Amino acid sequence: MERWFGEPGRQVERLVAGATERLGEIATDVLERASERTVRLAITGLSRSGKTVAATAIVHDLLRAVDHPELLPFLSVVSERRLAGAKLVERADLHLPTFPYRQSLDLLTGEPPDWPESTDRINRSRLALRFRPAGGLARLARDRVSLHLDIVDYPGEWLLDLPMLHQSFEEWSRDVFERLDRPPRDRLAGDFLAFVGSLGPAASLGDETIGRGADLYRRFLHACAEEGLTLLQPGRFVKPGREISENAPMMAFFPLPARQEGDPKPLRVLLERRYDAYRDHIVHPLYRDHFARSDRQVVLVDVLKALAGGPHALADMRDALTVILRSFDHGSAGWLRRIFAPRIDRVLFAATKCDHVPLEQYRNLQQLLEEMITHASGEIRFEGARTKTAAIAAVRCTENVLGEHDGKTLPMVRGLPEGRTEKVALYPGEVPPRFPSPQAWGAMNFRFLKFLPYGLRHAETEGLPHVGLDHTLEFLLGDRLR
Ligand SMILES: Nc1nc2c(ncn2[C@@H]2O[C@H](COP(=O)(O)OP(=O)(O)OP(=O)(O)O)[C@@H](O)[C@H]2O)c(=O)[nH]1
Ligand SMILES: [Mg+2]
Repeated sequence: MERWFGEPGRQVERLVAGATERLGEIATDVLERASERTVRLAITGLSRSGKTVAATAIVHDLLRAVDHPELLPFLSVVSERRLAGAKLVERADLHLPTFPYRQSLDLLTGEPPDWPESTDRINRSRLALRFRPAGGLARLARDRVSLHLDIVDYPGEWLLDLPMLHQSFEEWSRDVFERLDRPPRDRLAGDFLAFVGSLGPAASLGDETIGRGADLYRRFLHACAEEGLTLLQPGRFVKPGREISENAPMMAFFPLPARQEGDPKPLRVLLERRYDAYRDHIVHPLYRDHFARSDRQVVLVDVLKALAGGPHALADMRDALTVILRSFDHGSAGWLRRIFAPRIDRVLFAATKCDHVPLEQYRNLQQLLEEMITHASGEIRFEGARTKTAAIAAVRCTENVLGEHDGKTLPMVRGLPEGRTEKVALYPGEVPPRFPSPQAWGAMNFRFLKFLPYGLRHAETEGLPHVGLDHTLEFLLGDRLR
């Protein structure tokens, strides 16, 4: 008997345990929301956009601002001297890795200094901020209150999977193939397209065929990444992460062109099944556990990288941001909705690493960002959420100086480029305020060097120097810290 009932019994047990755990999580979440004392900040950004550095700077500068209010002068809870304390606390989700804030800070402030590694797994942190409410009844009612700020950090490539949540294999394939027609993808996809073209009805449909197709498709994605393109799906094919075996069948599939007469139907069915498994086992949990219940969002955009990459890179980044942002729930959030159907009600779009250009160019950078995200931010505002744009540097690595360039005195940036031992002054070129015309692209000549964090020995106590982090935090958290 045990042989018959043993396994189903265990499965029921597991199901009940899973459901109880989810119910527990939901109850904790509702209680936290009802108290209005938790903000889940979704730091959204494509790979290498600056998420880890921004998360490190946000955590560290909030920790240090209690003793060094000059660090965040435009964050009102700090400038009004109401911030009484800040500390990293344990989260409820103890099974997830903790954000390696300490390691990142040690690298940034080390001798020699360095940047944190590219992230290869999800991790979270919770910062408790203790503050005095700003006047009025709240002040009389309670002396000090706490706000928990939850931050999640993850590999940027994985964000690109979110649009797949609402797509069938057919819909996803159609979108991918539409992009394959355009340069430079058409050039890079040659081998993959030749393989797909060879798949007649008599094609052998074993694992070997699928493995070959998946391998060619994966190589195509890597080639696109090398050309500076960002809209690459599935994200785990580019960065698999540690917890998923690359041998799992769901990690080997590829898109197919629209269904046609004489198609190898069984192949389509097999690929569809793998696509569904990838979406259900990887993408859905990523969204449900880390993004679905966010309150506020900062979208980090490396506009300068896209600009240096040329027109295709810029357009591709714009398209990637538009499709990603549609995956989040935006809208106004009354208290009832905040508790039971949370939505993101404030979104800050930030052009990151603005310390690569002199301060006179921040305005152009911000305007270029506005043009890039105009569609996405319009949709978000239509849903009722507030949006704002800014140019920021989470960790400022350069100073603004005047220098000679082509016989003219121009504003420049001065910092320590990677691989050098001395600081250099650099004129990076002129950031245009709008998307350049096809003719103008040819005439543009950017020179962006990768600067290292420099001279941050005292940052441990005095905080990390930044551009605009306080404005960012005021927009995202200011009202919740009143
Ligand atoms: N000058 C300057 N460079 C920055 C700044 N923030 C990030 N960078 C550069 O951008 C690189 C990527 O930053 P990360 O924070 O690791 O980017 P990420 O979005 O976490 O990247 P993934 O983990 O790969 O998704 C860093 O290694 C730095 O070279 C900044 O504020 N100023
Ligand atoms: Mg990272």
